[in-house]
Amino acid sequence: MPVQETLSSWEHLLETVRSQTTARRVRRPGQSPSTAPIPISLQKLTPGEKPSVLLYRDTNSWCPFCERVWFALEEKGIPFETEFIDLSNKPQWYLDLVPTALVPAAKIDGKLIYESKDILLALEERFPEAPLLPQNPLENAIARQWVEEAETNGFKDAAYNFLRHPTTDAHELADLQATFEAKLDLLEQLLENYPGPFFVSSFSLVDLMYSPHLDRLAANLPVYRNYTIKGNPRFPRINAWFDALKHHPAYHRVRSDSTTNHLLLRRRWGVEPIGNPVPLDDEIAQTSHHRAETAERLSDNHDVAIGDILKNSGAQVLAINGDDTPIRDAIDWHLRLLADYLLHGNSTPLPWGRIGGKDNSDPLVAAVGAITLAYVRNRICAPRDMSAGAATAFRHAADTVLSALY
Ligand SMILES: N[C@@H](CCC(=O)N[C@@H](CS)C(=O)NCC(=O)O)C(=O)O
Repeated sequence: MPVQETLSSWEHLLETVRSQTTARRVRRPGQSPSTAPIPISLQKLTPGEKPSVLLYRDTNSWCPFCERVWFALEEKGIPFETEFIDLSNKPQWYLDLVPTALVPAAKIDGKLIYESKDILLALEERFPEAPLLPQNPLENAIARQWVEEAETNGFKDAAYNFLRHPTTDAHELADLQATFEAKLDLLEQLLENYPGPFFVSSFSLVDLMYSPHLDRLAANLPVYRNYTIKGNPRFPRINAWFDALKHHPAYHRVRSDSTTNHLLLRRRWGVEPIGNPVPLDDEIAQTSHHRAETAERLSDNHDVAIGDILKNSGAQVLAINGDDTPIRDAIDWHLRLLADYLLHGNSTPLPWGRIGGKDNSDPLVAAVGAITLAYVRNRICAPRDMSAGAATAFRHAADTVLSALY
């Protein structure tokens, strides 16, 4: 199929998109994950200076406890390095280093700390600037108590029992829901104590303790339990709290998108959805900086993406006599079309049904294209590969290109 010439090269796409966005990540050739985010504060270091914080976190960026610490580091603007730990095959040196063998752990000035809550408190101690605990002594003591209680008040257990407990028994589910709602009521009451949308009078560690969990629950409960937190009139303060979080740029850097949360629950925890995925947020998907970020990611990391699609999507079975060159080319072409569409939006005329369908001159290209777009749409994982906003833009664009072509 001679369509290859009609699309820009990867080099050209990358150059164009990089003039439109400052979003970048570090490449990690041959490693997992294949790229890593660059902390917002890294430019505070002088050339050659090592950050005083090293964060050990999970390779997939799924862990809500790691997210707490990452959120704090970004919110406080602390430069840090990350070491990724593969939780399905933890290295011996990590087992030797960290008594719990869990992530997150951190080294602060070389001193090991583990347990997310203890890391948060240690960061506060070492980096008192941009504080995440109130200055007022009484309020400070209350905030510290609520940080402790976030671990001991049974909220997490009630929440994940309701979300993940393997039952279809209506009475059991109703009980689990009632227990969870009682815990949400408690949070609702806590949020009443201070003016403003957060637990205490300013954004604090208490918010960080809850946000990764509440985010996952708000995304997944509608799909897995037909239960909504967002928009639920019983929880006006929790809803105002979600709205206020959106004003924190660090939150957008560290959070997952809803689709990542949905897929993770199904694939990692084996929970069966009872509803369909929540539709992608059109406004987020059309935001130009999200589109540019995801086009940059795709253009910069296309070699790894193509290798992954070839290996894991099933497309390789279409290779004729073991030659996968035409498949690789077809994947490459469809990804460039996707990047071009992300970059130029509707001014990129999509080939509208000309690739797929009965009249198609090369059914192999059509089949590989359909597989490619469907596969990458759900392969992207936020924030492992890109921010949540960029992931939403990516999935939306893949849907659009796929439905135009086939
Ligand atoms: N209480 C711990 C919980 C950490 C935790 O459960 N981490 C999980 C990932 S989300 C983990 O390391 N799992 C690996 C394992 O269980 O072996 C904290 O707050 O840091």
